[in-house]
Amino acid sequence: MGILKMSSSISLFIILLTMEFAICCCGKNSSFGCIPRERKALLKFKASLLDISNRLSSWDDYKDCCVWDGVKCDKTTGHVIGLDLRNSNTSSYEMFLQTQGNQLDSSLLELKYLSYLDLSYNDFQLGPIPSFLGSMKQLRYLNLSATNFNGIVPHDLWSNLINHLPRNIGHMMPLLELFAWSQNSINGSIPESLCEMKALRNLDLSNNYFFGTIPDCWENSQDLLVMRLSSNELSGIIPNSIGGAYSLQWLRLNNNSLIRQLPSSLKNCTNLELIDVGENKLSGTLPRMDWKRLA
Ligand SMILES: *[C@@H]1O[C@H](CO)[C@@H](O)[C@H](O)[C@H]1NC(C)=O
Ligand SMILES: *[C@@H]1O[C@H](CO)[C@@H](O)[C@H](O)[C@H]1NC(C)=O
Ligand SMILES: *[C@@H]1O[C@H](CO)[C@@H](O)[C@H](O)[C@H]1NC(C)=O
Ligand SMILES: *[C@@H]1O[C@H](CO)[C@@H](O)[C@H](O)[C@H]1NC(C)=O
Ligand SMILES: *[C@@H]1O[C@H](CO)[C@@H](O)[C@H](O)[C@H]1NC(C)=O
Ligand SMILES: CC(=O)N[C@H]1CO[C@H](CO)[C@@H](O)[C@@H]1O
Repeated sequence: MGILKMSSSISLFIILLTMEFAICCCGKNSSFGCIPRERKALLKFKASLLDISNRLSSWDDYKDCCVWDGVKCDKTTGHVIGLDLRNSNTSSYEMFLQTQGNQLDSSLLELKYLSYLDLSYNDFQLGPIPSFLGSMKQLRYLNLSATNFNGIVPHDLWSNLINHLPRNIGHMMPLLELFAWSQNSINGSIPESLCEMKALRNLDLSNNYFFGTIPDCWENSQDLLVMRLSSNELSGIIPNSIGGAYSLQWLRLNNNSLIRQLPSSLKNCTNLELIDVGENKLSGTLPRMDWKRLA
């Protein structure tokens, strides 16, 4: 009798234990959301940074990395899909996240479902452009503006690069809708493969040291709304294929060394609200278009 009682209480104990385990497990994938491997990667990324203003203080307090500041997860799968570490206080150097070494940590590669990455206005210490970015094929939004990269890509890793943006960047990140890499010191030519980013709507490479010509490959860029290439060292003509980007609303090419006149194909871009081609060496007549619409 005694033995029976004991064994039933043991099995009750086991049942309770199993139940608790089940609750715990479900919790991990529903209410806790965060995938352990991705949490670990984020912590590794944090550890690689100098965080003077304690911006990432919430990173660790909770098991669920999905509630950490700047982290966004998919509600059903729990995977990290967005990382927004944009520094909104650009007046204060103290607010910047800084790299401790001179290379952005590749732990972000663990975030296989990351589609939104904004690290703008942080200080990556004139380090090289991190080559691992080229493996983030799933990115749709990438803003690395004013991040103090100096444009040197390690040659052994991105061997087929032309100058300093990899020549095949369009194939590396084919889904990009927004590509902003302004206000850095990137030096080199603008890769033609940018035109292969079929979903590209917003391109900002202004305020760098890009030289050479604007690639002539925009025939199929119907989705492009904004193109900013201002304040570089671009020369040559504005290519005629720009007329293929007929949805363009903003075109900023000012402060370069562009020559000759605006291409006549530009009159195809009937949605233009702003065009700035000042501070160049342009000449000749403006193409006939409805300039009254322009600001
Ligand atoms: C930005 O940082 C400076 C210096 O730390 C501070 O005085 C200012 O209030 C901050 N601005 C905002 C909008 O947070
Ligand atoms: C990229 O980030 C910078 C700085 O936060 C911001 O000013 C800019 O508007 C962003 N670029 C685009 C194209 O959204
Ligand atoms: C850009 O790179 C070229 C060749 O590598 C070099 O001669 C030039 O000084 C660089 N320009 C800037 C502004 O860094
Ligand atoms: C024009 O570009 C140069 C660098 O190429 C920069 O130093 C200068 O401030 C820019 N000027 C304007 C008016 O933006
Ligand atoms: C002008 O736009 C049309 C679509 O509206 C496009 O089919 C055509 O190729 C464009 N022409 C040029 C010269 O880019
Ligand atoms: C932590 C964990 O197991 N996460 C899983 C939750 O469920 C989604 C979708 O079934 C998986 O993709 C995650 O790996």
